[in-house]
Amino acid sequence: MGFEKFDFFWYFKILYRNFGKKSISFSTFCNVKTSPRQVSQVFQKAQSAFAAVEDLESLALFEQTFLGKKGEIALLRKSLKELSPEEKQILGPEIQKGFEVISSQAEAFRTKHASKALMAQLEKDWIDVTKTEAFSRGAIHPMAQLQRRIEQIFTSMGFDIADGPEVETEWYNFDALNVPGTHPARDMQDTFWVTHDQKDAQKNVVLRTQTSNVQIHWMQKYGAPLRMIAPGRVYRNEDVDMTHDATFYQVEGMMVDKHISLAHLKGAIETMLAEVFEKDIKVRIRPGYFPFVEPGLEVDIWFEYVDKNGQEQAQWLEFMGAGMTHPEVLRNGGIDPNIYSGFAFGFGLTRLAMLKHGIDDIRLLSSQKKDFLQQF
Ligand code: FA5
Repeated sequence: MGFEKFDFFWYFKILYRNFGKKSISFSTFCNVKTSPRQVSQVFQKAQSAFAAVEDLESLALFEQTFLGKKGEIALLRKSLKELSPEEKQILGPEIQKGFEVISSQAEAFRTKHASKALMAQLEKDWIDVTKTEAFSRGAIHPMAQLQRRIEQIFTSMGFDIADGPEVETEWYNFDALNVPGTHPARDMQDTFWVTHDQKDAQKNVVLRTQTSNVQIHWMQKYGAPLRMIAPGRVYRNEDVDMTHDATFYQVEGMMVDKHISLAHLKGAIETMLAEVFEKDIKVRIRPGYFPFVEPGLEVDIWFEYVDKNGQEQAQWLEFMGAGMTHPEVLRNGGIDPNIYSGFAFGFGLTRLAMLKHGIDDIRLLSSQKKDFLQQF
Protein backbone atom coordinates (compact mmCIF):
# COMPACT_ATOMS: atom_id res chain seq x y z
CA MET A 1 0.00 0.00 0.00
CA GLY A 2 1.37 3.42 -0.98
CA PHE A 3 1.73 6.22 1.50
CA GLU A 4 -0.59 8.35 -0.61
CA LYS A 5 -3.47 6.04 0.21
CA PHE A 6 -2.55 5.90 3.84
CA ASP A 7 -5.30 8.23 4.84
CA PHE A 8 -8.05 8.79 7.24
CA PHE A 9 -10.65 6.72 5.37
CA TRP A 10 -8.27 3.87 5.07
CA TYR A 11 -8.07 3.81 8.85
CA PHE A 12 -11.76 3.59 9.17
CA LYS A 13 -11.52 0.61 6.86
CA ILE A 14 -9.00 -0.99 9.24
CA LEU A 15 -11.22 -0.23 12.14
CA TYR A 16 -14.24 -1.75 10.46
CA ARG A 17 -12.30 -4.83 9.30
CA ASN A 18 -10.84 -5.46 12.70
CA PHE A 19 -14.05 -4.95 14.62
CA GLY A 20 -15.73 -7.30 12.18
CA LYS A 21 -13.22 -10.05 11.88
CA LYS A 22 -11.63 -10.03 15.28
CA SER A 23 -14.68 -8.96 17.24
CA ILE A 24 -13.00 -6.17 19.19
CA SER A 25 -15.61 -3.96 20.80
CA PHE A 26 -15.68 -0.24 20.13
CA SER A 27 -15.67 0.33 23.88
CA THR A 28 -12.30 -1.38 24.05
CA PHE A 29 -10.94 1.29 21.73
CA CYS A 30 -12.61 4.07 23.66
CA ASN A 31 -10.83 3.02 26.86
CA VAL A 32 -7.29 2.95 25.46
CA LYS A 33 -4.98 5.91 24.90
CA THR A 34 -4.00 5.03 21.35
CA SER A 35 -6.80 4.69 18.91
CA PRO A 36 -6.81 3.99 15.15
CA ARG A 37 -7.93 7.57 14.76
CA GLN A 38 -4.88 8.87 16.56
CA VAL A 39 -2.64 6.63 14.48
CA SER A 40 -4.29 7.91 11.34
CA GLN A 41 -3.78 11.50 12.45
CA VAL A 42 -0.07 10.97 13.07
CA PHE A 43 0.41 9.47 9.63
CA GLN A 44 -1.62 12.23 8.02
CA LYS A 45 0.55 14.77 9.76
CA ALA A 46 3.62 12.92 8.54
CA GLN A 47 2.23 12.97 5.02
CA SER A 48 1.76 16.71 4.91
CA ALA A 49 5.13 17.31 6.58
CA PHE A 50 6.82 15.10 4.01
CA ALA A 51 5.18 17.04 1.18
CA ALA A 52 6.94 20.14 2.49
CA VAL A 53 10.40 18.51 2.55
CA GLU A 54 12.50 20.16 -0.13
CA ASP A 55 16.16 19.40 0.66
CA LEU A 56 18.41 17.12 2.73
CA GLU A 57 18.35 19.52 5.65
CA SER A 58 14.55 19.60 5.94
CA LEU A 59 14.50 15.83 5.39
CA ALA A 60 16.73 15.38 8.46
CA LEU A 61 14.29 17.44 10.51
CA PHE A 62 11.34 15.44 9.19
CA GLU A 63 13.05 12.16 10.09
CA GLN A 64 13.85 13.37 13.55
CA THR A 65 10.22 14.45 14.13
CA PHE A 66 8.53 11.30 12.87
CA LEU A 67 11.05 8.46 12.62
CA GLY A 68 13.55 9.40 15.38
CA LYS A 69 13.96 7.61 18.70
CA LYS A 70 11.82 10.21 20.40
CA GLY A 71 9.69 10.93 17.32
CA GLU A 72 5.95 10.69 16.93
CA ILE A 73 5.88 7.10 15.70
CA ALA A 74 8.11 6.02 18.58
CA LEU A 75 5.54 7.58 20.94
CA LEU A 76 2.75 5.66 19.23
CA ARG A 77 4.73 2.45 19.69
CA LYS A 78 5.34 3.23 23.32
CA SER A 79 1.67 3.79 24.02
CA LEU A 80 0.86 0.31 22.65
CA LYS A 81 1.89 -0.93 26.07
CA GLU A 82 -1.41 0.35 27.41
CA LEU A 83 -3.44 -1.82 25.02
CA SER A 84 -4.79 -5.31 25.35
CA PRO A 85 -3.03 -8.09 23.39
CA GLU A 86 -5.80 -8.15 20.78
CA GLU A 87 -5.59 -4.40 20.26
CA LYS A 88 -1.82 -4.58 20.01
CA GLN A 89 -2.16 -7.23 17.34
CA ILE A 90 -4.21 -4.89 15.24
CA LEU A 91 -2.47 -1.55 15.72
CA GLY A 92 1.12 -2.78 16.18
CA PRO A 93 1.51 -4.10 12.60
CA GLU A 94 -0.29 -1.10 11.16
CA ILE A 95 2.09 1.31 12.88
CA GLN A 96 5.06 -0.76 11.73
CA LYS A 97 3.75 -0.79 8.16
CA GLY A 98 3.26 2.98 8.18
CA PHE A 99 6.74 3.43 9.65
CA GLU A 100 8.31 1.35 6.87
CA VAL A 101 6.44 3.22 4.15
CA ILE A 102 7.61 6.59 5.46
CA SER A 103 11.17 5.34 5.97
CA SER A 104 11.47 4.06 2.44
CA GLN A 105 10.02 7.28 1.02
CA ALA A 106 12.52 9.32 3.04
CA GLU A 107 15.33 7.07 1.82
CA ALA A 108 14.24 7.45 -1.80
CA PHE A 109 14.17 11.22 -1.37
CA ARG A 110 17.69 11.15 0.14
CA THR A 111 19.14 9.07 -2.71
CA LYS A 112 17.58 11.31 -5.35
CA HIS A 113 18.76 14.52 -3.71
CA ALA A 114 22.23 13.26 -2.78
CA SER A 115 22.91 12.44 -6.41
CA LYS A 116 21.45 15.84 -7.40
CA ALA A 117 23.86 17.56 -4.95
CA LEU A 118 26.75 15.49 -6.33
CA MET A 119 25.88 16.44 -9.90
CA ALA A 120 25.72 20.14 -8.91
CA GLN A 121 29.14 19.84 -7.24
CA LEU A 122 30.62 18.09 -10.29
CA GLU A 123 29.19 20.75 -12.55
CA LYS A 124 30.81 23.44 -10.36
CA ASP A 125 34.21 21.68 -10.26
CA TRP A 126 34.28 20.84 -13.91
CA ILE A 127 37.70 21.28 -15.55
CA ASP A 128 38.27 21.62 -19.24
CA VAL A 129 41.47 19.63 -19.66
CA THR A 130 41.84 20.79 -23.26
CA LYS A 131 42.13 24.45 -22.14
CA THR A 132 45.87 24.34 -21.41
CA GLU A 133 46.56 28.05 -21.96
CA ALA A 134 44.60 28.92 -18.81
CA PHE A 135 47.24 27.36 -16.54
CA SER A 136 50.57 28.91 -15.67
CA ARG A 137 53.33 26.36 -15.45
CA GLY A 138 55.89 26.05 -12.70
CA ALA A 139 59.55 26.21 -13.63
CA ILE A 140 62.94 25.54 -12.13
CA HIS A 141 64.32 28.56 -10.29
CA PRO A 142 67.37 30.18 -11.99
CA MET A 143 69.45 29.49 -8.85
CA ALA A 144 68.54 25.81 -8.93
CA GLN A 145 69.28 25.66 -12.67
CA LEU A 146 72.71 27.16 -12.10
CA GLN A 147 73.50 24.93 -9.14
CA ARG A 148 72.63 21.85 -11.23
CA ARG A 149 74.92 23.05 -14.01
CA ILE A 150 77.81 23.62 -11.55
CA GLU A 151 77.28 20.14 -10.11
CA GLN A 152 77.38 18.62 -13.61
CA ILE A 153 80.61 20.43 -14.44
CA PHE A 154 82.44 19.38 -11.26
CA THR A 155 81.17 15.80 -11.16
CA SER A 156 82.49 15.44 -14.72
CA MET A 157 85.92 16.37 -13.23
CA GLY A 158 85.60 13.69 -10.51
CA PHE A 159 84.33 15.90 -7.67
CA ASP A 160 81.72 14.66 -5.16
CA ILE A 161 78.78 16.80 -4.04
CA ALA A 162 79.10 17.49 -0.31
CA ASP A 163 76.72 18.91 2.24
CA GLY A 164 77.12 20.38 5.73
CA PRO A 165 75.15 22.06 8.53
CA GLU A 166 73.83 25.60 8.18
CA VAL A 167 73.53 25.86 11.98
CA GLU A 168 77.12 25.25 12.98
CA THR A 169 79.48 25.40 15.94
CA GLU A 170 81.85 28.33 16.18
CA TRP A 171 84.71 25.84 15.95
CA TYR A 172 83.81 24.46 12.48
CA ASN A 173 82.87 27.89 11.13
CA PHE A 174 86.00 29.69 12.41
CA ASP A 175 88.57 27.96 14.68
CA ALA A 176 89.08 24.82 12.60
CA LEU A 177 89.63 27.11 9.60
CA ASN A 178 92.54 28.77 11.37
CA VAL A 179 90.51 31.79 12.45
CA PRO A 180 91.02 31.93 16.26
CA GLY A 181 88.78 34.09 18.47
CA THR A 182 91.23 36.94 18.73
CA HIS A 183 91.91 37.03 15.00
CA PRO A 184 90.73 40.24 13.27
CA ALA A 185 89.60 38.12 10.30
CA ARG A 186 86.60 37.03 12.37
CA ASP A 187 85.20 40.53 11.93
CA MET A 188 85.45 40.16 8.16
CA GLN A 189 82.18 38.24 8.17
CA ASP A 190 79.42 39.69 10.35
CA THR A 191 77.96 36.76 12.19
CA PHE A 192 74.47 35.77 13.31
CA TRP A 193 75.16 34.14 16.67
CA VAL A 194 72.73 31.54 17.99
CA THR A 195 74.65 31.24 21.28
CA HIS A 196 77.69 33.37 22.06
CA ASP A 197 78.23 33.07 25.79
CA GLN A 198 80.36 29.92 26.04
CA LYS A 199 84.14 29.96 26.42
CA ASP A 200 84.40 26.76 24.40
CA ALA A 201 84.14 27.29 20.60
CA GLN A 202 82.74 23.75 20.25
CA LYS A 203 79.68 24.92 22.21
CA ASN A 204 78.90 28.32 20.70
CA VAL A 205 76.55 28.12 17.74
CA VAL A 206 76.34 30.33 14.62
CA LEU A 207 74.43 30.46 11.38
CA ARG A 208 77.32 29.57 9.11
CA THR A 209 78.87 32.57 7.43
CA GLN A 210 80.55 30.48 4.73
CA THR A 211 80.41 27.02 3.20
CA SER A 212 84.07 26.50 4.25
CA ASN A 213 82.81 24.58 7.32
CA VAL A 214 82.13 21.65 4.97
CA GLN A 215 85.89 21.41 4.20
CA ILE A 216 86.58 20.24 7.78
CA HIS A 217 83.58 17.87 7.99
CA TRP A 218 84.53 16.25 4.69
CA MET A 219 88.21 15.83 5.51
CA GLN A 220 87.32 14.30 8.88
CA LYS A 221 84.82 11.95 7.27
CA TYR A 222 86.67 10.83 4.12
CA GLY A 223 90.35 11.77 4.59
CA ALA A 224 92.70 12.21 1.63
CA PRO A 225 92.67 12.10 -1.30
CA LEU A 226 89.43 14.01 -1.80
CA ARG A 227 87.62 16.19 -4.33
CA MET A 228 84.36 17.82 -3.43
CA ILE A 229 82.14 20.81 -4.00
CA ALA A 230 79.61 21.94 -1.39
CA PRO A 231 76.81 24.22 -2.62
CA GLY A 232 74.70 25.77 0.13
CA ARG A 233 73.18 28.69 1.92
CA VAL A 234 75.13 31.05 4.17
CA TYR A 235 74.10 33.92 6.46
CA ARG A 236 75.71 37.28 7.22
CA ASN A 237 74.54 40.04 9.47
CA GLU A 238 75.29 42.79 6.99
CA ASP A 239 73.60 45.65 5.17
CA VAL A 240 71.74 44.64 2.07
CA ASP A 241 72.28 46.42 -1.25
CA MET A 242 72.33 45.61 -4.97
CA THR A 243 75.24 43.16 -4.68
CA HIS A 244 75.03 42.10 -1.00
CA ASP A 245 72.33 40.01 0.63
CA ALA A 246 72.05 38.81 4.25
CA THR A 247 71.51 35.26 3.09
CA PHE A 248 72.94 33.99 -0.18
CA TYR A 249 74.40 30.87 -1.77
CA GLN A 250 78.03 29.87 -2.02
CA VAL A 251 79.80 26.92 -3.59
CA GLU A 252 82.81 25.60 -1.73
CA GLY A 253 85.40 23.54 -3.58
CA MET A 254 88.28 21.48 -2.27
CA MET A 255 90.83 19.10 -3.69
CA VAL A 256 93.40 17.30 -1.53
CA ASP A 257 95.97 14.89 -2.91
CA LYS A 258 99.72 14.48 -3.24
CA HIS A 259 101.43 17.29 -5.20
CA ILE A 260 98.39 19.55 -5.64
CA SER A 261 99.44 23.02 -6.83
CA LEU A 262 98.00 26.38 -7.88
CA ALA A 263 97.97 25.05 -11.45
CA HIS A 264 95.22 22.56 -10.47
CA LEU A 265 93.20 25.38 -8.89
CA LYS A 266 93.57 27.56 -11.99
CA GLY A 267 92.55 24.64 -14.25
CA ALA A 268 89.40 23.90 -12.20
CA ILE A 269 88.27 27.56 -12.15
CA GLU A 270 88.94 28.13 -15.85
CA THR A 271 87.04 24.96 -16.82
CA MET A 272 84.05 25.97 -14.72
CA LEU A 273 83.87 29.55 -16.06
CA ALA A 274 84.22 28.41 -19.69
CA GLU A 275 81.37 25.90 -19.25
CA VAL A 276 79.04 28.29 -17.39
CA PHE A 277 79.46 31.37 -19.61
CA GLU A 278 80.12 29.69 -22.99
CA LYS A 279 81.69 32.97 -24.17
CA ASP A 280 84.79 35.07 -23.43
CA ILE A 281 84.55 36.95 -20.16
CA LYS A 282 86.93 39.34 -18.41
CA VAL A 283 88.46 37.81 -15.25
CA ARG A 284 90.84 39.44 -12.77
CA ILE A 285 92.88 37.47 -10.23
CA ARG A 286 94.52 39.34 -7.36
CA PRO A 287 96.13 38.39 -4.05
CA GLY A 288 93.63 37.97 -1.23
CA TYR A 289 93.78 37.15 2.44
CA PHE A 290 91.87 34.27 4.07
CA PRO A 291 93.39 32.60 7.18
CA PHE A 292 92.59 29.13 5.83
CA VAL A 293 94.68 29.41 2.64
CA GLU A 294 98.26 30.36 1.89
CA PRO A 295 98.77 31.84 -0.59
CA GLY A 296 95.29 33.27 -1.00
CA LEU A 297 93.69 34.99 -3.96
CA GLU A 298 90.51 36.64 -5.07
CA VAL A 299 88.77 36.40 -8.41
CA ASP A 300 86.68 39.24 -9.86
CA ILE A 301 84.57 39.12 -13.01
CA TRP A 302 83.64 42.02 -15.29
CA PHE A 303 79.91 42.54 -14.70
CA GLU A 304 77.86 43.99 -17.55
CA TYR A 305 74.22 44.83 -16.94
CA VAL A 306 71.43 47.27 -17.76
CA ASP A 307 70.35 49.40 -14.78
CA LYS A 308 66.82 50.43 -13.75
CA ASN A 309 66.98 53.50 -16.02
CA GLY A 310 67.84 51.37 -19.04
CA GLN A 311 71.50 52.48 -19.04
CA GLU A 312 74.25 49.96 -19.85
CA GLN A 313 76.64 49.63 -16.92
CA ALA A 314 79.81 47.63 -16.17
CA GLN A 315 82.04 47.11 -13.12
CA TRP A 316 84.28 44.51 -11.46
CA LEU A 317 82.32 42.20 -9.16
CA GLU A 318 84.03 40.14 -6.48
CA PHE A 319 83.24 36.54 -7.27
CA MET A 320 85.51 34.11 -5.42
CA GLY A 321 88.09 33.60 -2.67
CA ALA A 322 90.58 30.76 -3.14
CA GLY A 323 94.08 29.50 -2.42
CA MET A 324 96.26 26.64 -1.26
CA THR A 325 94.91 25.03 1.92
CA HIS A 326 96.77 26.08 5.07
CA PRO A 327 98.65 23.14 6.75
CA GLU A 328 96.85 23.87 10.02
CA VAL A 329 93.48 23.38 8.30
CA LEU A 330 94.57 20.03 6.83
CA ARG A 331 95.66 18.99 10.34
CA ASN A 332 92.28 20.01 11.82
CA GLY A 333 90.68 17.81 9.17
CA GLY A 334 92.91 14.89 10.23
CA ILE A 335 95.15 15.01 7.15
CA ASP A 336 98.98 15.06 7.31
CA PRO A 337 100.24 18.23 5.52
CA ASN A 338 103.66 16.63 5.08
CA ILE A 339 102.14 14.09 2.70
CA TYR A 340 99.21 15.94 1.16
CA SER A 341 98.49 19.40 -0.16
CA GLY A 342 95.25 20.91 -1.35
CA PHE A 343 93.45 23.85 -2.86
CA ALA A 344 90.13 25.36 -1.82
CA PHE A 345 87.78 27.96 -3.23
CA GLY A 346 84.46 29.52 -2.28
CA PHE A 347 82.39 31.55 -4.73
CA GLY A 348 79.06 33.32 -4.57
CA LEU A 349 76.52 31.26 -6.50
CA THR A 350 74.02 34.12 -6.25
CA ARG A 351 76.64 36.49 -7.66
CA LEU A 352 77.31 33.97 -10.47
CA ALA A 353 73.59 34.08 -11.38
CA MET A 354 73.82 37.91 -11.55
CA LEU A 355 76.91 37.72 -13.74
CA LYS A 356 75.50 35.10 -16.09
CA HIS A 357 72.10 36.72 -16.64
CA GLY A 358 73.06 40.41 -16.20
CA ILE A 359 70.76 40.77 -13.14
CA ASP A 360 71.37 44.22 -11.67
CA ASP A 361 69.94 43.57 -8.17
CA ILE A 362 70.77 40.48 -6.08
CA ARG A 363 67.50 40.84 -4.12
CA LEU A 364 65.46 39.87 -7.20
CA LEU A 365 66.83 36.35 -6.90
CA SER A 366 65.13 35.77 -3.56
CA SER A 367 62.06 37.88 -4.34
CA GLN A 368 59.62 35.26 -5.74
CA LYS A 369 58.55 37.86 -8.35
CA LYS A 370 56.82 35.86 -11.04
CA ASP A 371 57.43 38.28 -13.92
CA PHE A 372 61.15 38.28 -13.09
CA LEU A 373 61.43 34.50 -12.65
CA GLN A 374 59.48 33.77 -15.84
CA GLN A 375 62.42 35.02 -17.90
CA PHE A 376 64.59 32.00 -17.13
C1 FA5 B 1 84.54 33.47 1.92
O1 FA5 B 1 83.38 33.29 2.31
C2 FA5 B 1 85.52 32.35 1.93
N1 FA5 B 1 85.00 31.27 2.70
C3 FA5 B 1 85.85 31.91 0.53
C4 FA5 B 1 87.04 31.00 0.45
C5 FA5 B 1 86.85 29.63 0.44
C6 FA5 B 1 88.33 31.54 0.38
C7 FA5 B 1 87.95 28.78 0.36
C8 FA5 B 1 89.42 30.70 0.30
C9 FA5 B 1 89.24 29.33 0.29
P1 FA5 B 1 84.14 35.89 1.04
O2 FA5 B 1 83.60 36.43 2.31
O3 FA5 B 1 84.95 36.79 0.22
O4 FA5 B 1 84.95 34.56 1.34
O5 FA5 B 1 82.89 35.36 0.19
C10 FA5 B 1 83.07 34.58 -0.95
C11 FA5 B 1 82.14 35.05 -2.06
O6 FA5 B 1 80.80 35.06 -1.59
C12 FA5 B 1 82.40 36.47 -2.51
O7 FA5 B 1 83.44 36.55 -3.42
C13 FA5 B 1 81.08 36.84 -3.14
O8 FA5 B 1 80.93 36.27 -4.43
C14 FA5 B 1 80.11 36.12 -2.23
N2 FA5 B 1 79.55 37.03 -1.21
C15 FA5 B 1 80.18 37.48 -0.10
N3 FA5 B 1 79.37 38.28 0.62
C16 FA5 B 1 78.20 38.34 -0.05
C17 FA5 B 1 76.95 38.98 0.18
N4 FA5 B 1 76.72 39.70 1.27
N5 FA5 B 1 75.97 38.81 -0.72
C18 FA5 B 1 76.17 38.05 -1.80
N6 FA5 B 1 77.31 37.40 -2.09
C19 FA5 B 1 78.32 37.55 -1.22
